[in-house]
Amino acid sequence: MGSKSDWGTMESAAEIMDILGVSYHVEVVSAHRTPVKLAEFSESAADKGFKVIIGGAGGAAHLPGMVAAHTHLPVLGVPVQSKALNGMDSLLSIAQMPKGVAVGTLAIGHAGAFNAGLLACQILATSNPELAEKIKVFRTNQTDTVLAHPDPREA
Ligand code: RP5
Repeated sequence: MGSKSDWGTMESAAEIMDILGVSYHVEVVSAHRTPVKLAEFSESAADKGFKVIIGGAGGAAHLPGMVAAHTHLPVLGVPVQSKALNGMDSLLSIAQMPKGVAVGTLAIGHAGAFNAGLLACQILATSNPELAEKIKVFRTNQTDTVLAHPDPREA
């Protein structure tokens, strides 16, 4: 993520990875404050064993695109809700990648961060049947919870 201030949003990605028992690395790597570190981190990520990168950013939301420019690993982008434009600027900046370098863009804010973690796990699960089973259980539990509580007035 681009700043410590993004953690309040990005911890939702960690939440689902904790639930599914997937290990991850968390680090502030800023596109505009530490651009050399961003290039080095992204270029070395595959050799270090990373499989998927989640990039969360608000004000300088070119971060996931810059990471993707430096690695062949799948990069998922989370638009953090910026103060000035409520994250619309982040969303458009992350989503509108020119052809040839891909960033998978999630929703603005907590839901996007959570789903980025979930999608990263789903990518990993394509070659990990045990993880695939955990994801199926998570989804089934979610469905069952909704079906068991259809009354919106219920606490
Ligand atoms: C971006 O600018 C970060 O991703 C963050 O969302 C935003 C504001 O950063 P801080 O000024 O709070 O460090 O770099």
